[in-house]
Amino acid sequence: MTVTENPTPMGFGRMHRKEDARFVRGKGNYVDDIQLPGMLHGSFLRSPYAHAKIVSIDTSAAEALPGVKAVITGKTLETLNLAWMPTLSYDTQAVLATDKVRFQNQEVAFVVAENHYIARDALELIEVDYEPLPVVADAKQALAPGAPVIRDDKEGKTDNHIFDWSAGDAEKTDRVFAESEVVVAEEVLYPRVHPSPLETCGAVADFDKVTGKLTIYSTTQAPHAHRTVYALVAGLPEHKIRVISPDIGGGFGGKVGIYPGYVLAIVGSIVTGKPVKWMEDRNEHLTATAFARDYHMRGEIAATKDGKIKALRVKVLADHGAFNGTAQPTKFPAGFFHIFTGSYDLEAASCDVTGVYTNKAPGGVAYACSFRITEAVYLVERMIDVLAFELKMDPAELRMKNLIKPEQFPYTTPTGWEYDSGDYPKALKLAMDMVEYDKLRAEQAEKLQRGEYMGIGISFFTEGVGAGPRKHMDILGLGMADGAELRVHPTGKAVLRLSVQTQGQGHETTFAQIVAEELGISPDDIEVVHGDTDQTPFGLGTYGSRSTPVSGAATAIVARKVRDRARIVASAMLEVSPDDLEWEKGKFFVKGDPDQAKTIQEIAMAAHSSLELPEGVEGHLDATTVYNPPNLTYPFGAYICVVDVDPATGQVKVRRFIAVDDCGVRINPMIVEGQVHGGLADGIGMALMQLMAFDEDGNHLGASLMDYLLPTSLECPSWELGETVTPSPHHPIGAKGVGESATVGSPAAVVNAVLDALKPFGVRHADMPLTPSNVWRAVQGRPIRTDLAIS
Ligand code: MCN
Ligand code: CUN
Repeated sequence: MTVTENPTPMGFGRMHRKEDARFVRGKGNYVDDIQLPGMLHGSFLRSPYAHAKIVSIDTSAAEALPGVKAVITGKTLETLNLAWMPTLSYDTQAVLATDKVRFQNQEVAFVVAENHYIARDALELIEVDYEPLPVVADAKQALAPGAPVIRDDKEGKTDNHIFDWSAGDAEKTDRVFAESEVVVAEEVLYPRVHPSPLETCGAVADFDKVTGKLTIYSTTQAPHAHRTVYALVAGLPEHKIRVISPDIGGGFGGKVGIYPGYVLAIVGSIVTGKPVKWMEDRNEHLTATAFARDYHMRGEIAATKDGKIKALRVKVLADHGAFNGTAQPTKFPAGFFHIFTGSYDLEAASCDVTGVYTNKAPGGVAYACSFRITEAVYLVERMIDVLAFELKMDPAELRMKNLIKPEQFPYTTPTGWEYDSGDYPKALKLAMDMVEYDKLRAEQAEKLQRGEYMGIGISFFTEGVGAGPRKHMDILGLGMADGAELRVHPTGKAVLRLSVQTQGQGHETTFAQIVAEELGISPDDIEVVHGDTDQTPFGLGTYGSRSTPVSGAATAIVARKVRDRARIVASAMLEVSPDDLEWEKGKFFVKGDPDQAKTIQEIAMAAHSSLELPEGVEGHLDATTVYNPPNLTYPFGAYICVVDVDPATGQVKVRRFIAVDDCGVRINPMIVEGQVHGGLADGIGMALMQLMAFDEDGNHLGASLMDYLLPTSLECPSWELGETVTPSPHHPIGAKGVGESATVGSPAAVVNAVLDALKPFGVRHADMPLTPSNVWRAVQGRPIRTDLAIS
């Protein structure tokens, strides 16, 4: 076997991922790999009903089963004041149901036993007497008069309403609409989907009664945020709680929130005095842990006859499930949805969002979403195509006509976002050149003559990532500044400690590359430590593609601080003034005399030696920083999807997919491309295959990966990627985040392509997922439409 040499650039550039050496050898250490001495196993009894009163729970038979160590119910938790926990969206969530169950598969009891099998057997022995209640399985029903009240635990609550929230200038928007030549409206559903990482959620909790220290290994994207929540809930100081997020097998947003399982592992460990592991199976993960979207949107677009878009007006009904557990640390109840004007220069825009409770699993947002930008981009990109349909204009031409122009940056949108930088027409032009757009349109027309239906779909997106500026962000009162610590050892090797936590994005490589770029130390000589609150500085974790925008900036700054210290040490070594030194990656040399130089490794050794340093300069070579981002970064991209649709079977074949992404300066282009590949596959999954469906009794219809489909290589074409580079002006290395870009941008391209193919049938819109049966129905003029209450 030949092993390809792993190129190690001294900074930015393509380089194999450092972490892969352990992953491909099976040496990863995931939560389920953790075995502690005497460890017990916990499992949940879950509700078969979506809405039912709990009359009684009898745990005696389960408790009597040999090997069972504890059976915990909501009543047990009530005595500890732990039956309810706070969510990240200022709501409460039942840890175990006490009064009633509010969604199917809600957690009702927790058995702790010697092993997983005994725990599962014991669940069968618990007897629960339920009294079924009428179910609200649909967002519209939730607001109907007389609808059963789901959250009657909240004092005085008489309906299922969570919030009403508006953004933009409604008066001005209405005025622009009234004066416009063309107005089109469409009802667009972004269905409920699920992030579905390979690794489900789990935790191992270990409470040490002697020291009073609680250690929790858990599948979390945000170890410090979780620790703060545990500290607040338990009334323990943070240093008595250690949250370790070991290797994580994908998160995609689903591992931001805190789930009852984490809390029960902790309670189980406190009650039994032993470490307790809880690990979900796939069915539990799909039905009870997180979900995304469920946005029922109505968009209206106002324009001139020749296609100049004037305004957008949007109404949304947002289904949040039984508890508002949205992993959405923003100051706005609808997250960043009000970025919905997308990449276009409009005069006015306004939105109204109403959030409701339903008898479905709680959560919301998470799934490479940038806190609702996914829904916002999908809506505006669908509306542009609807307008193109009505105006009989080419959708690429309509976009070109309305994109924000490069000279307009920094650009303030009608709803108050300040986009930092961009050249949108350039990205769209590049995508069109790559796909040979005019030639494709000619091919499409020619095919149609032969009765073949091909479609070309375009989407253009602007993302806002890097949570974030204090004016936008808030998680339980905490701001979004993240720390970084860098220590260069005497031998010139370094360790970087970060608050963010990778779930597969390659942080151990890219963050080492940032230090390498700044200090000229090889990335192979830089260890990135993360995912352990005892070993890393405070910060709020990885989501909203914030690691590069926030901790990437912190890393560059902390490395520059070290470099400044190195300059002083070098000046003492070379006996010149620091101002007489010049930096060249990896060394300082005397201006005009490059032979008089000291490498960073020599400087590191000297910094730890008996070298006399100037007054007030401490030795060693290390630094810390806290980075508080002044703004989000705004990556963008132009995507074009080409499909062939068989109207007789409804089968869609994605033939080509061109993705031009601009995430500013790329640290590791190979990793960026990998992020984009993954997101594009997500887009195909959501556009064509995925739906978290429920029947009217609230029964889950997609509880396994046989029903809830994940795209495979068979559904994905060979991706064709392009790039433009517009650095972020406020980021120290000009980088913008990219982790969610393709998931945000791609569904609209796929849907627009399918609907473009169906245009000859007069189809203007059909909702995701465009499964064969839904496409077939659309061709027959009977598209499945969600019956929306809003107007
Ligand atoms: N990167 C780069 N140059 C840039 C931007 C990013 O080289 N200009 C690199 C980064 O340094 C990092 C990766 O690309 O190694 C992604 O960076 P970033 O955009 O900062 O996103 P985060 O690291 O904060 O990751 C979070 C983001 C989110 S929110 C979801 S959801 C998602 C995603 O990443 N979940 C993922 N991508 C995922 N990829 C994997 N494999 N697994 C997940 O769970
Ligand atoms: Cu929205 S999913 Mo990612 O922010 O963890």
